[in-house]
Amino acid sequence: MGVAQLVAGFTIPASSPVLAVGQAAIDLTPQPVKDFAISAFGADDKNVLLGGILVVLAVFAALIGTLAVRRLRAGLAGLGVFACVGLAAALSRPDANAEWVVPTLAGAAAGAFAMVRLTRAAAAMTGRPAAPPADPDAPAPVFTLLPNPDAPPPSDRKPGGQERRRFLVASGLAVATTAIGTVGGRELAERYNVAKARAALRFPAPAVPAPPLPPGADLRIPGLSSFITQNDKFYRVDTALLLPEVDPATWQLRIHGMVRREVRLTFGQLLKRPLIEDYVTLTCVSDPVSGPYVGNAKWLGASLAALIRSAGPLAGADQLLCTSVDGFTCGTPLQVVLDGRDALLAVAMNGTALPIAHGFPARMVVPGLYGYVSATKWVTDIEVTTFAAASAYWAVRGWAQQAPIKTESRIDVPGSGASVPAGRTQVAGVAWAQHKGVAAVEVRADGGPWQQARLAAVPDIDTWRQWVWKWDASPGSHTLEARATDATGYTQTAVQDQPVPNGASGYPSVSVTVRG
Ligand SMILES: Nc1nc2c(c(=O)[nH]1)N[C@H]1C(S)=C(S)[C@@H](COP(=O)(O)O)O[C@H]1N2
Ligand SMILES: [Mo]
Repeated sequence: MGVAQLVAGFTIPASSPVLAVGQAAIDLTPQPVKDFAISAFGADDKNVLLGGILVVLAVFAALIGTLAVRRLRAGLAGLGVFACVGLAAALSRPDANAEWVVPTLAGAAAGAFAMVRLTRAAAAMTGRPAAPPADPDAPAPVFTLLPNPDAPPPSDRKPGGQERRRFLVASGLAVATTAIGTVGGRELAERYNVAKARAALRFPAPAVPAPPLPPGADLRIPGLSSFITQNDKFYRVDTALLLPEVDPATWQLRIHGMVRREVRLTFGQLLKRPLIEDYVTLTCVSDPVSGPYVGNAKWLGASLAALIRSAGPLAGADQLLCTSVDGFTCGTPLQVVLDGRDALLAVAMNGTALPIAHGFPARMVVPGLYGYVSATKWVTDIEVTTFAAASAYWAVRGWAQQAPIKTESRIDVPGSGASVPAGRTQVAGVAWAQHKGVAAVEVRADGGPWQQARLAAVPDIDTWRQWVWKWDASPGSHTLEARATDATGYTQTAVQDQPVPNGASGYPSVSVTVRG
């Protein structure tokens, strides 16, 4: 694996068998298992997956190593199975070409070499024959790495300290190669890092600046989510094990399909378009009630509607099938993009170039739609098509094809399980109903009457809204619940629903202990 990592580092980092298998696992895992992983491990799901692959690898390696001591050919066959899994995974990647087999093949060759040398050294040490006795009529071995059948039977010799040392040295070399390869491979993969290009980017002033932040948009209550989510605190959800490193110098967006003329856009051309700045709150459809996958940022980008119109969409088209450089697809309703809201091809987030994890150099942001149907990161291709003709990544996996964000609220303070002193206590949180606007938030304790919370100011209807309610807390155990009403008059439903297939619903609730 170390050699494979090293070779991948020199060539294409994503073609490493560990990453390729992990990436294939992400795409092939059945939905219930995926839902379990997201709910059990949250944002750590990728590390858990990679850790799991390494554990399976280690167990399998121990098995075939043990097998190889008895029957080398069986061990090598096991290694072959290993290599085939790696090759199949690498070749299944959407951007794979013939070069993607190289790390796995190099790793398999190194593995076979190590297996032969180590089993020989082990046999010499224990005095057991390294391989079944040679058949004098058998053809010469094709695989030169196999033990030499003409060697004197090892069982004739008495194993001693020298053999033991040889075995330890060989094992040590194998371990060192693994470590150097793994660390070196990671270092080499960094060569592709576009952090420098990102730091060097400068953006023109927006043609349409963001609406001024009204005083009081942020109530600054300890524990309450800040109105603007810092980039390094912003939730991240995507299927990428290895972050795509896209150089703005080579980035291109192609708009094609049901259009009058195909449009191709370079990053330079994108920055020459009039740029719009706006606060928009993103929400992930996997966010459970009270969950963390929602964040608010100030985005800068070109009007997506103007770009699509420049291609001349044909009558009948209703979907933008957007594809990222790593092959993820997202189906965005065309009519929502064109309806006048600030649907953006965004290049900056909170005053800096998009972080690599958030789609550098360009991503989509559409107020009011869950991320999986609107917020394509590292976007490079937009096909104007229909929902009937094409289904995107998550739609194929059982999630709704169209998914407007549900009106929701969250209680941030007091935290669930908190203990607060009796008397006046601030209960505060956020609520969102993107592109409708939050009109009211109500809170209740222990299923009692709903009470109006005070709403913070907001710059426009595309963001979440902070709220606070003063509670007269009496000693004991209590349950607090909240519900939001949007500007269309709709109040968030009490019906509890799982995130699948189109977003969770139900009142957020926290249990608190009030000290006497
Ligand atoms: N290329 C790509 N873009 C993607 C995704 C992805 O897996 N790959 N996930 C989407 C989902 S499900 C969400 S909720 C948002 C999250 O954006 P963020 O990671 O910047 O918060 O990105 C969307 N864009
Ligand atoms: Mo999402």
